[in-house]
Amino acid sequence: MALLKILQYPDARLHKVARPVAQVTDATRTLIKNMAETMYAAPGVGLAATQVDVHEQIFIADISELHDELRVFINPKIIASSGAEQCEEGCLSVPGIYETVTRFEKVTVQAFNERGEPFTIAAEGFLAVCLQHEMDHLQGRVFVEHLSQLKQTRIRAKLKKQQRETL
Ligand code: GNR
Ligand code: NI
Repeated sequence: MALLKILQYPDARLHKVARPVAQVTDATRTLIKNMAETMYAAPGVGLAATQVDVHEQIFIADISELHDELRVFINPKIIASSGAEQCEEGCLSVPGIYETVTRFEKVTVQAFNERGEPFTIAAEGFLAVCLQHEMDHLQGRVFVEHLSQLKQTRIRAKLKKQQRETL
């Protein structure tokens, strides 16, 4: 097991588009284990491979209180969506920033699990928000890109300053 380094915004690698996983292997499962350890340690409710500089379509999520409901998504696709809701979001790659983003209220996602088996999940509420946030990462999109240019500029400046001070 290992803790992985989480890329911090602004970092060009957060904007890479992830490629599909051709085959789920032991290497995929090792990556997922390390991602889970990293996510729980952070702590966070989700983590996309993009955030640990692996540009494959893999993310994990666990919104349970007891951290015992890990969900793994490989090659995820939104096959249905409806409604709209606002949610205050944060991101492990954008520490200390919390902003309201508009998302679909409900999404149905099709993906493969860590055994390479297909599954479909219909999500709403906070889980639906998390799934959309993670799928954005796989497309190279960070949640701040849903905000105004002015806010993005301010957030970039603030994080660069934070990063200088913690070097
Ligand atoms: O830990 C996280 N919390 C969170 C809160 C509101 C909306 C989305 C999230 S995901 C985030 C972890 C993360 O950065 N995943 O990519
Ligand atoms: Ni994030």
